Amino acid sequence: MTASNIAEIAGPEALGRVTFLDGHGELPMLEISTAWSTAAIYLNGAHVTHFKRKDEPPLLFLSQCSRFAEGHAIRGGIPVIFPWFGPREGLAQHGYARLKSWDLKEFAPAPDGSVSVRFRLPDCPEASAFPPYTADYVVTVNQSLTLQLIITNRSKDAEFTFENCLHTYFEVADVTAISIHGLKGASYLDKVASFLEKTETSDTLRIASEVDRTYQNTTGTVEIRDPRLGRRIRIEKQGSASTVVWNPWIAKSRQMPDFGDEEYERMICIESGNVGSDSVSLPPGGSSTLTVKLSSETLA
Ligand code: TA6
Repeated sequence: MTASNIAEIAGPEALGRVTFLDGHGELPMLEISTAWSTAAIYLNGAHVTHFKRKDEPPLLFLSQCSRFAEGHAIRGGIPVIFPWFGPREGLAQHGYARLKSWDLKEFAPAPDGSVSVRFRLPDCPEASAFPPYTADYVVTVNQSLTLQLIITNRSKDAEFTFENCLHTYFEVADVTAISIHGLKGASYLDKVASFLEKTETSDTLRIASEVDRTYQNTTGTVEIRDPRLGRRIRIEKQGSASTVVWNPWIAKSRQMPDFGDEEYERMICIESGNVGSDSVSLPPGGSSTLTVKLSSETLA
């Protein structure tokens, strides 16, 4: 699918709201402009790479070293993780959804000036390992950014069990100066400590080394306070029981070819999904929606 035939699908109402172009690596993408904000989404992975309110710095971090090539994940923005999270023997880490070119199915500008775009993951050889399903992804852009990953089990007799996660990279001025709130009391698996199970005792989480934690049974809102940018970011969610907090810090940053050695200083991943013991099992015909709303305001 190229930028021009994307434009045919969106139709005349897209004029002025969305531009279809070939972005980095000549990958087809769309740029969305609303009264309040701008956004950018690549068909590769249905990957939101940019969201910026007109009165603020970008909300999402995008690595200056990211690859932009079919079949490769983009480093930063919001990787769509499905149908598994983490490594899997002989297969791509974090599933294949972020590696595929998604089809643009619908472009829906709303009377209030919001713009919603719906993508669908096309069939692929890897999907044959699972019951038949559909995976739709709806991105809604206005003063905030709302993401909905909708999975439907199309099997007549088989249960479909999967993991999902919106692996969001947030832009911060200095990761050592931010605080993360809303996880106090939750148990988590600490990947940095061989997945030891621990309990979060603080409501003010700070980053001063590599952090890679999967908080289970966390359905509430998480907040990032960034005093250097004077910004509070709220991550509200429905249909998500897991929250992953990740910063690669120095050593891991140096090991990632598509990530700058110092870029860990300007990003934090707060990821919302259902992973590990929170994985989703859908009965035949069942459907589940992972909804994440990202908003920001001035930090008083
Ligand atoms: O979500 C945290 C994590 O699982 C880390 O362990 C790290 O691997 C990160 O995802 C990035 O993974 P990726 O496959 O995108 O390099």
